[in-house]
Amino acid sequence: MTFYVTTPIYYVNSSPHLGHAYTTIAADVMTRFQRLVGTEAFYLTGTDEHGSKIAEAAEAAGEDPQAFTDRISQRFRDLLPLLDVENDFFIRTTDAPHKAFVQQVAQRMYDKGDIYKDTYSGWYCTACERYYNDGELLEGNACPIHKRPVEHMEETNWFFRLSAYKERLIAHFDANPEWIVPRAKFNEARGLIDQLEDLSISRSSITWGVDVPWDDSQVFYVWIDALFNYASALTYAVEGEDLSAKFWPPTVQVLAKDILKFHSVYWPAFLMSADLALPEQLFIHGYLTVGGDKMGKSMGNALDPFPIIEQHGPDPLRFYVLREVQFGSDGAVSQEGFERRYDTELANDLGNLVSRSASMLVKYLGVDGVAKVPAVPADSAVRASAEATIATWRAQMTELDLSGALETVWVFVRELNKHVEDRAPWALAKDEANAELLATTLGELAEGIVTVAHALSPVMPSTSVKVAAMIGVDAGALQQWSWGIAEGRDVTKPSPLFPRLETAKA
Ligand code: ME8
Repeated sequence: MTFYVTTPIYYVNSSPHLGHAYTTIAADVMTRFQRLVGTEAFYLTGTDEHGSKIAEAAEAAGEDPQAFTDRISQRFRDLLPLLDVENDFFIRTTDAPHKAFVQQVAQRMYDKGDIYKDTYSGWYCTACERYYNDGELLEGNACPIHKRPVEHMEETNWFFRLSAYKERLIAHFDANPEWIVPRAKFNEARGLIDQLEDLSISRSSITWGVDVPWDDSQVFYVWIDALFNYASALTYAVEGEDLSAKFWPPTVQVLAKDILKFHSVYWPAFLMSADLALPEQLFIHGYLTVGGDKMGKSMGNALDPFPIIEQHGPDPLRFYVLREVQFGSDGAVSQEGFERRYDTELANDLGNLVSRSASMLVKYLGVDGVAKVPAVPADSAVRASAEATIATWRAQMTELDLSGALETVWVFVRELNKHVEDRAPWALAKDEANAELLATTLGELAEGIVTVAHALSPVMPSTSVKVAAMIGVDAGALQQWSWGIAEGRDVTKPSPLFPRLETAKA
């Protein structure tokens, strides 16, 4: 079994913002989890570089489109290591092998009779790169997403016979009720199939795109070019090797609902026409919102991930977005919200748990500043709880309930903190008669902390390695969880994990 996950390829009309980082982080967390449980995984992300929106942005910047896309695409690539994302390939739709792939697939669809010439007129939103019907527009002929006036366009283009795939699409939805999650998005997508019209897939008005091989007066519409990135990438990600047989089709494609229609209707129909297998699942997450609106570059309300990472490293941000916003629903994010979670959950709940547990181990059991983690009796209630935590966490991660899995870990973190308060090791230490209970308690805390480090590792990779190291457990040992990993390890005085922001500001 293999795991192939994709993010949308992001438009390079302006720099990445937190919304892009969100999808990229979520897909990385899925990939890291799969690798942790031993599945061979491939993670693809990249940039979408053709179309009128990009051509216009390049023109506004006074740059040649290729130079412009090179520059902005680099910003997206720069963000990946800063976010601690382990993608296997970064695709750009301006890559020559990608363009050749799109032409080859489209030629196949054309030869099959699925592509024909026609004239079309309608309302076009450049920011969305799509036509709208009258009924879909807001007052004043405004785009429902960007709230800006759309343009009336009329063009003779090549059309894809989307309507011919209606029955097959319906059959696919009926046979695969889990192919789009959450359920509400499945239903929304299923509803879109009822009003299928053929789709214009080329443009004569622009030149910045992949040439239509049988008509040099036209370039492909950005979406047919863009969607096939998921397939083309596997053919050239590794030089001299075609990974398609190993990884196609995608196990899960992660995206937000802004592009649901393209992925749930156009994409499967294109694949059917091209005789390629369909993705197993689309996961549609919600929007990060600011003041009730979708965060976005054209909305002018986007949070910049770069300074947050510069100040705190990637882990607090990775944690924050998945913890603050239920994965699959919309949710508000803000700098203040980030700082609140950082202080209450990272500095207080997790940071204190680790630092006071390690300090007490050294203080009460240490010899020359080094303590050995004591063994814990088999009937420990903390052990039972750790095992239940891992089982629930694993099931939730498998189901892509990333926020639910974090909550499961956090319930356990709080339980461990409560265990400290209930057992009060500082009181036990005052009486030699309690020595065994003191050792058991400290052993339970150490094993519990390693359990937390294991379960947090997909979300906070370097934090979890640091946390485990404070209990004397190295990164290799952390890969396979079992109760008892900590036993006999050397613990020394801890160093601070998350300096409190309040203190930093004071
Ligand atoms: O649509 N909240 O590119 P794009 C959550 N090039 N996710 C967000 C977000 C927000 N506020 N803002 C952006 C495109 N995203 C096309 C895709 S794929 C073949 C072509 C994330 O730059 C989310 O994943 O507009 C959303 O679907 C994607 O960025 C849109 O990125």
